[in-house]
Amino acid sequence: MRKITQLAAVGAVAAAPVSVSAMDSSDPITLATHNWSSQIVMTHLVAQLFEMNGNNVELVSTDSQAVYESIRLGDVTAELEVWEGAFGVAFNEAMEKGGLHDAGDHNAVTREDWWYPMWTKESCPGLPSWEALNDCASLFATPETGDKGRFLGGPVDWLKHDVERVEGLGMDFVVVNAGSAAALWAEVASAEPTKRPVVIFNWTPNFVEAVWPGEFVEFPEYFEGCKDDASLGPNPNATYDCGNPADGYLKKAAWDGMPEKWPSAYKILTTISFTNPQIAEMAKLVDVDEMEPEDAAAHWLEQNEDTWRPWIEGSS
Ligand code: TMO
Repeated sequence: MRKITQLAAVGAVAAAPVSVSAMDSSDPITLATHNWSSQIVMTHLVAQLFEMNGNNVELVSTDSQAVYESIRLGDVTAELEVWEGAFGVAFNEAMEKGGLHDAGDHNAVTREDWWYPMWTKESCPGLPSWEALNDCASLFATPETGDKGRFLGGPVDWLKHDVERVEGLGMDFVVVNAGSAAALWAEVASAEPTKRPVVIFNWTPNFVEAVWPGEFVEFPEYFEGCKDDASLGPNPNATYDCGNPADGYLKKAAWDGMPEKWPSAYKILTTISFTNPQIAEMAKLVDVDEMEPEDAAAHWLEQNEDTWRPWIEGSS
């Protein structure tokens, strides 16, 4: 997985501009990229659509939690992938403070949680139950984790509260955070030849489902209040004693000033909606096919003109 570490002008677009909206400000629309592939590709792709619409666009790499504060303040204009499990709390907090709003859902259902490649089940047949996983904890032990099992979580800015969950449910696991998404995939790839049991953080839609069959661990089902009311859930003294939503949303978020400053681009933003297979494909172009994100975005646009053409026509 590649990281964008600088302000980058968006790459050349394949198609000619449809229309330049006279109404939109010529100031650049700022879009944030983060540290997982579908989001980076989708952001490049939408940047290229905005450019076709005649807008100026800049991309900036930011922390995936802090971005909601940046949007609220207008430093970032929009976010393309608000995952309920990882960012629902930060998104709601920023909305309550004011300055940012919900710019609509993608036609996608998301899940982010502990996950294992299917071969893991051969040595721990009670899976996907979390209790069965816990009974098998020693199978996942490493020198780093002693007697306890090793769970490889995502980068810390995804803020999954795995440590709280392990404590709240009394699990014999140690949470180790990967430095990057690529480190998660490397863990699975290195376990594959010997079918070593591994449990990592993963999500869907993602390229992983096409490469390694696997399953999410079934934790106590997510419910409203699990993340902030300790008295609820199986442990009356702990928050996060539940799984992430199994049918989470995927939203777009926008700065409140966007509709007035870039009305035409804003209309495109609210119209855009990607599906699970489309998002998985965006990740695959980078993580499997090893394309650069901007090339992956241009490639996707070339292959899917029927999808996006209606979004930009009639935008001005
Ligand atoms: C936010 N993520 C899709 C990496 O879980």
